[in-house]
Amino acid sequence: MLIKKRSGIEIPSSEITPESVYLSRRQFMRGAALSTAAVAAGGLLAACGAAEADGTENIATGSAAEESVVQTAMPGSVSATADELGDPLNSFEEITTYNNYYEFSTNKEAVAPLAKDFPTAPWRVEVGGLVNKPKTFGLEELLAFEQKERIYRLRCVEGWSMVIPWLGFPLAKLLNEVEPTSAAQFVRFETIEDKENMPGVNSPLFPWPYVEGLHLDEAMNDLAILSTGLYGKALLPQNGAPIRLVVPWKYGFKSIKSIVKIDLVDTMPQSLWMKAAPTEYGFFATVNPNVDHPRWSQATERRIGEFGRRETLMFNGYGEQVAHLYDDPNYDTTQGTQGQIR
Ligand SMILES: Nc1nc2c(c(=O)[nH]1)N[C@H]1C(S)=C(S)[C@@H](COP(=O)(O)O)O[C@H]1N2
Ligand SMILES: [Mo]
Repeated sequence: MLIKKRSGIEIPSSEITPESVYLSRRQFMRGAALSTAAVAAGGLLAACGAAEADGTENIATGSAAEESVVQTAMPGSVSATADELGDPLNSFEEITTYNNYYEFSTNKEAVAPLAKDFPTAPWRVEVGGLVNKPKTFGLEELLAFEQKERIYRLRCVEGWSMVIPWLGFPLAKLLNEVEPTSAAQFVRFETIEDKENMPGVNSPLFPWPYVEGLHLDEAMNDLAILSTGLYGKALLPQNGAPIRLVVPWKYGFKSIKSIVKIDLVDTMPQSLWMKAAPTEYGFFATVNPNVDHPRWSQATERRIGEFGRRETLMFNGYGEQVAHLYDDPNYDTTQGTQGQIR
């Protein structure tokens, strides 16, 4: 994992466009750059589609050391060309044209063109439930959290992966601001359901809106971030603009896009994928090469841009930071995607 502090990310309030003013995608991008940087087939859903057919540590790896790696970079650029395992970043082109975003299309290449004009401003994220201080955050308030670069591997449950330089901030920072009560045990996230601008949500095959969840302990882990950008630029709609979750030690479907609602709850949320295909996509869904998906192996993956396949790493290579979360003997890691608290 890389955590790098970037300069120029703090946005002076004078630069912030009032939320009430509608901005076109292009205007928003310019503003951001200036200021910050299944198909049902015989009952089987092709979840996130179907399966597709070590390096030197070049960067500090301890968390204290990571926090102290401070570099500056101009918006639009990145501060490193590889992740902490030495794996090169995927290109901006790859990251923004090969996407899973079923609200637009189940065809990865069709998502970007369909999402091109998706309105992402104004935007609000309503945070509530079991909290002392419920709050609705406007985009400018979300961008006011210090945005840092995090270079993470993203491993899709379908068996492909990428290395992506996100910009964002720890989810814990937002959660601490609303003060979860002692009754809160899980966090439930919801994506916007915009029937007018998202052709896919008219599909009756999925129980919209897209919902995901984390256990509160997972949500408070420093690796879990809310991302507002990548490659030093504001997120494009196909990647979940204006704000999405990134949970790098779990299969990609947990990293829910274009969030409008976050609730602290006391029972395990039912995600869209748990409802759509309960035998295939469990709640925890930690990356585990030893546990096959019911329809394909999870032992290897295809890194986009590479030939051949590489081995999938336990917890997607983030075990040092997150394995302790699952020490609880009640957590059954042998279940992989289906991993669950018994
Ligand atoms: N709302 C929403 N979030 C979503 C999805 C989706 O279809 N809808 N797809 C998920 C899946 S399966 C993956 S692999 C990642 C892909 O993120 P990327 O397109 O930014 O690489 O987004 C996840 N988040
Ligand atoms: Mo995925």
